[in-house]
Amino acid sequence: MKRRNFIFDIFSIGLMSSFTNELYAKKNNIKSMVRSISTWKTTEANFKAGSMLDNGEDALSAAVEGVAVEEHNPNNTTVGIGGSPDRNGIVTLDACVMNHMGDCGSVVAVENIVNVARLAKDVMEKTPHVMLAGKGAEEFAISEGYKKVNLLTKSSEESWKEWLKNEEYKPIINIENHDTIGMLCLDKENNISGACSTSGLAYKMRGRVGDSPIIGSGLFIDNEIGGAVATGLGEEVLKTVGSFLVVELMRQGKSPQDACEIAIKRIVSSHSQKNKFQVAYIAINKNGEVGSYSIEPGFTYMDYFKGLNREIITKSAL
Ligand code: SD4
Repeated sequence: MKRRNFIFDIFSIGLMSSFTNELYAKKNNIKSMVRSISTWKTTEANFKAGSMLDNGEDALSAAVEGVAVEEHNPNNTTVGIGGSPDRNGIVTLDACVMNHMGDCGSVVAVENIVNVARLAKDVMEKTPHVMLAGKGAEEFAISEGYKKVNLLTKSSEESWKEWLKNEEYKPIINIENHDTIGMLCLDKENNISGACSTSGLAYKMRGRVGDSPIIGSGLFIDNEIGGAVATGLGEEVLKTVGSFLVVELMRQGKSPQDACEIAIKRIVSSHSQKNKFQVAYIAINKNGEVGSYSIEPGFTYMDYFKGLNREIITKSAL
C-alpha cells in the first residue's frame, strides 16, 4: 500500500468514526490493537512509531525512533536540530524515556547531540543512573558513538537575533512556541512505553530545565494502568507533577480523558491565568483508550490506531 494513502490528517474529532476505522482495519487486514499517540502535529513521527508497532516492535523502541523523526526535523523549532536556543544563543536539549518495567532514563541541558531520547534510553540501559546532565551527558553520548552536531540552524539563529533586539521574555506556549514531542506507545504485547524530547522554552535562561526530562512531570508510565505525557509551560507541569497525576487518576478508575481533564483543571484552579499559557496532556490506558485535554484551545495530537494516523483537536478548559 502506498504510504500517502495510509496517512490521514483530519482536523476534527469524529470525522473518522471508529466504525470507519473498523472497516478500514478489516479491509487492510490490520488485526492488532497497537496504538501510538504524540503531542502536536507530529505526523511523520507518529506514523513511524505506529508502523513499528504494527511490525511487532516493542513500545520503547517505537517511541524512541518515532521521536527521533522530530529530532531530525530542522523545521521543528522546539525539538532536536533547529530547536530554539537559550538567551545566550545556545541550543540545549532535554529528553526522557520510560518503559513498561518502570525503568527510566533522562538527559538534561545537552548540547551538540541530536537524538537525545535515544541517549536517555542509553542512560537507562547502559549506566547505573537515571539522569545525566550537561557536559556529562554529552561526554557519555560521544563515548557511545553519537556525533557532535551544531544544533543551531541558520533560521533559528536569525530568529534569536531578532528576539535579542527587544529581549522580551514571554513564555506563551501555543502557536509560535511549541511542538515538544511526547509520545506514548502500546505494543502487541500490551506493554506501554513513552518518550519525550524538547529544546524547552525558546530563549530560556541558560540552565533552565522544564518538565519534559523529569519522570512524573513530562512523562510517566505505569504498565498496570497506562501512561501520560505533557507539553506546554513546563514550570506549571512541574508544580503539579502532571503526568504522574494523570496516571494516578487513571489508577483510581478515571478514563484517560477524565484524568487529563482533572489534571488540567487543577492547574487552572490554582492559577489566575492572568498570564495566558498553555499546558496539555495526552494519555493512554491498558485497553488502548486515549484522552487529551489542554488549558487553551489550539492543542492537537496525533493518534495512530488500526493503521490510521489522525490529527485530533483537543478540548480545552478555557
Ligand atoms: C518545557 N514543556 O520545556 C516544555 C516545552 C513544551 O511545546 O512543551 N513546548 O517547558
